[in-house]
Amino acid sequence: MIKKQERKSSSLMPTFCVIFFVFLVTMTSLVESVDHSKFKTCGDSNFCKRNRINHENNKEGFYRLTSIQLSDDKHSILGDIVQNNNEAQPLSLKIQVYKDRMVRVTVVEKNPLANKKRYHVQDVLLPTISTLPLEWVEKPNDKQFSFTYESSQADSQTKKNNRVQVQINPFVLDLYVNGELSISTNDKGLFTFEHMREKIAQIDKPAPEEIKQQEQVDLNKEEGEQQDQQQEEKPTTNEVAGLWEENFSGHQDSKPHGPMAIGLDFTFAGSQTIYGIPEHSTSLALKTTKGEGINEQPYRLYNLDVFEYEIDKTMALYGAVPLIISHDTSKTVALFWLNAAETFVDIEDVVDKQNRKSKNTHWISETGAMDFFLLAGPTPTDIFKQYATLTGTTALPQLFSLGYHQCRWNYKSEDDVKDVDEKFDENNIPYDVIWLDIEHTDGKRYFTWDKNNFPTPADMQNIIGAKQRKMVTIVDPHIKRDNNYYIHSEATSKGYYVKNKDNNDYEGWCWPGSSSYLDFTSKEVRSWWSSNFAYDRYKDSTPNLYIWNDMNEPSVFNGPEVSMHKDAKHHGDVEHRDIHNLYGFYYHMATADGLVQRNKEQNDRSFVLSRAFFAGSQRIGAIWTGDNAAQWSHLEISNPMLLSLNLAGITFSGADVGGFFGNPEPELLARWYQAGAFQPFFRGHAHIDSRRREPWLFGEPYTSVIREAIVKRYSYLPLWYTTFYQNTLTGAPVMRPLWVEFPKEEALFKIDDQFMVGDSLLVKPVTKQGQTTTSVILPGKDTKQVWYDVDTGKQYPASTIEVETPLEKIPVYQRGGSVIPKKERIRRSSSQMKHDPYTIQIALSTDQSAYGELFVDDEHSFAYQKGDFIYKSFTFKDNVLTYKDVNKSSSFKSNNKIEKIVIYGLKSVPKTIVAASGDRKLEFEYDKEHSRLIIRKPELSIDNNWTLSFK
Ligand code: NBV
Repeated sequence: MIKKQERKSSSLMPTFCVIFFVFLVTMTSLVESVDHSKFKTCGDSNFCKRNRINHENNKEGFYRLTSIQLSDDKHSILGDIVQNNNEAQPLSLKIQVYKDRMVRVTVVEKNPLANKKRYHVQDVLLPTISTLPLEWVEKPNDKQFSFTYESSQADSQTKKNNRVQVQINPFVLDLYVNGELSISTNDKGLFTFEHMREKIAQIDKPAPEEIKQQEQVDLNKEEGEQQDQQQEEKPTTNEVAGLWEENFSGHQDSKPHGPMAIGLDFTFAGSQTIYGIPEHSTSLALKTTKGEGINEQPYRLYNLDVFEYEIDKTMALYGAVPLIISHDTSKTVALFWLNAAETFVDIEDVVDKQNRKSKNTHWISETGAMDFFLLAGPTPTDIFKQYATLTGTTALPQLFSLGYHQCRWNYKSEDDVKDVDEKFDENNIPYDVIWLDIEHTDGKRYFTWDKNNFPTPADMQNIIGAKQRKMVTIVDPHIKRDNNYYIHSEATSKGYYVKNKDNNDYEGWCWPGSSSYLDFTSKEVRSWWSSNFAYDRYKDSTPNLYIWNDMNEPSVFNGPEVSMHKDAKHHGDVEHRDIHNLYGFYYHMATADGLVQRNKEQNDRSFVLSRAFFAGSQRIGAIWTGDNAAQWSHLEISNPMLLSLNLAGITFSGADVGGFFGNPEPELLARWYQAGAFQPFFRGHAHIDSRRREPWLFGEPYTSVIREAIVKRYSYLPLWYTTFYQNTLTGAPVMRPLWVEFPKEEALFKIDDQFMVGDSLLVKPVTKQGQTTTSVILPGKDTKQVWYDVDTGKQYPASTIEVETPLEKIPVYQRGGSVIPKKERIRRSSSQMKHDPYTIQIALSTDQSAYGELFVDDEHSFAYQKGDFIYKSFTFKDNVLTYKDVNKSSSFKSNNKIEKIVIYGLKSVPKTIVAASGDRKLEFEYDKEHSRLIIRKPELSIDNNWTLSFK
């Protein structure tokens, strides 16, 4: 259990009233784990309560299609959806086929209200996505129709096998992949569409039938058999609790537009493992939340600042990606539900139409258009590509940001920073970035400095920069309401704040006290925000300074669920409830743009870490899993949490190493560094009340173990960088579940305590206290896959092995058949390794072959987008090692050499190794004990293509 927290409040005391202090202390010191009373469950959110119930047998409530037709441009199927008992409120249906085997379905009111539009998520889909002309497989009749999602080149059988089959009454839409039913939409008949209505006009009319029925069932459920007489009287629309206003935990939501939820169910046919919908602290394979004997809350997607979150809960956390991927041995398919409002997802074990065990997912969103994509895979690789086509790939990180980051709340002064920086050098531990949390500012006014403790911030950055290291400062989205603060006065005069329901600037409490929140949904506000990062606006900032965006869910201490009121208003009269899950995404976007704008000449890529996120956040920057705790269980859950994020496109992600709250014992800290060294974003961080825990503070053996872990991270930087570059081409996760690489091995589908880095390294971090051995699953039995322990070179056949895990051991295995680029000279930071030579580590498969890639560019700018890079492959085959361009040659030049080639698993020792033209024999040594061949100083460049022949 972590110790009770008591937050430092000295800087708040002079400014705030006692009540606020009491509030803060209550919030932070009395609880040891999450305060559940602050956060809604499905039962507390009326729209979820109304719609979670099954209406499977409610035949009159079924929806059917009418007036199906092809649009004039032949790119859309258009039609109406009507509810059998409510024909007066038709809905408009649009179905489109997108390039790369994706189908999009959109549903909105056919006759929308004049004063309110259903919100369509903006800026998440890439503008480059494009539709295909639709081709019928079977033209519409009164029962059904079907069309293909293949492009026109496919033959007719392929088109038939890869089709969408639509049933008219009730409306059901089935995706077939290779002839197999794969996703069935509205399979359970849970389609719901609470059409928007006028409050005044209906005030005395009976509540609409569908809402009344649902409410009634719900009440019955809650109150059991003992029905109150009063319920026999017909409730009116406005009387039905929670339709036009709702209260929770002392907060009122005025809900001016009344009920407008949408819901739909999707059965992943024949599949028993589904993944995605981060962010939750649960296992990688999503758990069942509904069904006989199961009493779980549905997974909730609603970005929230959850203080001291617990493990294995479906409650919402800081970010949301409404993507579910389903995988079984025959196919991988996915559903992307493009909606940014509060959303619940229930998961139930069902049988599909063909009696196969399947997973049904029921999605309910509070507002917004119904807009979803079915991704037809059929392989994991295809799914990543398809999702990347829709929402983009990860922004290629600057190389430094893949190194180790040292953070704490807070490094107190310039002296403190200098001391920590120097201690890294004294202890021979590399690191790249030192971070400053909120205390570095003048009273939590972001873009300013506390001049007592940080009198010469530019000098401080320059000192750090001289060692080729960087600094990150925090910039949060709540703006102190202080008329002498330039950000506030400009934002106020320009009208850039989010408005409350009464059209005044929204006010809430956060770190600086009374604060307002910029409306980042507006392009104009974003561009103004970006301009604040210019060197002359952000005083004392230098090119070595990068940014951290926290609290952007947004966190509002005195708001409902510690967030913004849903009836707050954004640009274009959009309610906060419509865009809630997008707020952090837009904020992150504006900040990252700011860093790009300030550096036009250097053309530098940005680095911004954000806590809140949405689908597409990968295009902007890095994400971390928020305020975890210094507990073994939090170390353990970091792997599934990061794997879920990676599957959902957010590959540049990490968890606070050491755990944010509390004090890790040295063993936990050391094991956490070992895990973090193999997770994409690698940052040590700690709460203000936790004891100092820089890597050298616990003495031996811990300092050495931590140093070793960080040094290992640095040695694999070329692999990380190349894998991130590959992601820009393929969308494939950087940190991967094992099943992604071995999709046919059912035994791997639920494994989430091991993972792959790219396609070549398998990692099993030790996450248990005092663990002296661990079992590691080495997959690939059927393909005679072999694996090599990266520390000893020992070869293992695919199997489950038991390995010793003394404190210094990180179980990491290189896959036979792979080539990994490394740099093995130990430096102070990644930038200092820039000109270092490479080591090429080859692990041969049983058939004596291997393949791997290397990406090199200037490590920081956008020049690679214009072709300034090296992207080459190493292939070992038939005793020849070939280094050549993957697909195109480039003008980029590098003087880096290869200093060492290490080959594991050679069955016979060659007599000679001859370079290229045959005139240069290379020296090599063979280490029998490790069956390792080493070529030292082969004098090979990474610029040019070459071959080595092993004779
Ligand atoms: O800015 C202070 C902290 C920060 O250190 C942490 O990483 C964030 O997740 N911040 C939250 C606010 C306070 C949390 C208790």
